[in-house]
Amino acid sequence: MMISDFRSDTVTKPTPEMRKAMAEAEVGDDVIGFDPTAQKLEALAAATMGKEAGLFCPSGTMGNSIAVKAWTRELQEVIVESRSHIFNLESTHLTFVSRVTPRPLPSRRGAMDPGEVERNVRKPNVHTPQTSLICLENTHNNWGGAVVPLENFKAIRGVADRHELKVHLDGARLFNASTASGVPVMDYAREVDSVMFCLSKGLSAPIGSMLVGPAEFIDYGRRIRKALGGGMRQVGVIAAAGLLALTEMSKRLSEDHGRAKRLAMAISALPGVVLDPFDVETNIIIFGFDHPKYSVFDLLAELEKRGIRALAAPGGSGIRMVTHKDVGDADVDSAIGAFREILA
Ligand code: TLP
Repeated sequence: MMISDFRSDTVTKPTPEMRKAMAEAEVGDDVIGFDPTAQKLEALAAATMGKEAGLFCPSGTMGNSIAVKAWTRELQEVIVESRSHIFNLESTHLTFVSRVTPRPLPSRRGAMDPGEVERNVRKPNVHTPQTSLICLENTHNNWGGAVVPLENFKAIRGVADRHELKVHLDGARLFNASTASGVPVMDYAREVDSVMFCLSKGLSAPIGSMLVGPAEFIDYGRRIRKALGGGMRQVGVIAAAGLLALTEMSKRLSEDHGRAKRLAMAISALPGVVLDPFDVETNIIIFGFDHPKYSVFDLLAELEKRGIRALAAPGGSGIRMVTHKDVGDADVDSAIGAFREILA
């Protein structure tokens, strides 16, 4: 049976070109000194985002943890969007690693209201923590891959400047946002102090995320990475795949977006599926599911029987499906067929 894996774009396998580059990568000890391939990737990542320096991290979660740790101190507070990955799905590193208080704010499809952000900035006071950082996310995973508009970045930058706050962007899927909106990644990056973006999701590298920002922040971040156990020796073996992820794989994401839209259009017409296909802007589909016969978990099991893998959306009342390099048109056809067979 053909298996079509829509659980996440993290399931993407490295391309044959990546495997070859990995085998041939020039390497060195990146903890004692530097690994030349990792160094090349860090410089390219920084240049791509228009920042001074870059740091290769083993995961997006570590990149975000390092950023929050580097930008904050204890007794401080960080403004986060209430459905954000950093707040909900990163094993509480805000409190565990950085010992700061998260202040979650609601949003419209991932875009927090700048006025509300400003009203929630807290000045130091003997009773309250001091706001020091705002975290953004683009695309917004848990809002179904929504693209947060550049104007919203600019307005939030304005708030940050008025109150001397830093802004960090969880840009795990920033290339998806850029592909969908036509706004260059550098334009989003210009409005924030640091960016984390993932090579291991739609860009298909096996492992790795980049943190970019000012040189001094990255130097300090390198020490935090070591303290968290993220110093990696001959890391060029994986950085080599990351270079191809960044230079080649960032160009093909519109294919994934087209397939997500086609899948969304087809399933939104079926009984039980609660989805406006026009909300699907990139490669993530999150839909509500309310059916007299099947629960979310029944539907997932029925899909699995037909070779279609998906995941329950956070909260469990819906389903998430993600398109990526390793699901093609035939996989989308097969998913549509399975949905129709189960629900029509
Ligand atoms: N997201 C994963 C899961 O953790 C949910 C996925 O399958 O989508 N920021 C965002 C917006 C993310 O979506 C993720 C991973 C991360 C950060 C963390 O990256 P990793 O998994 O590399 O730590």
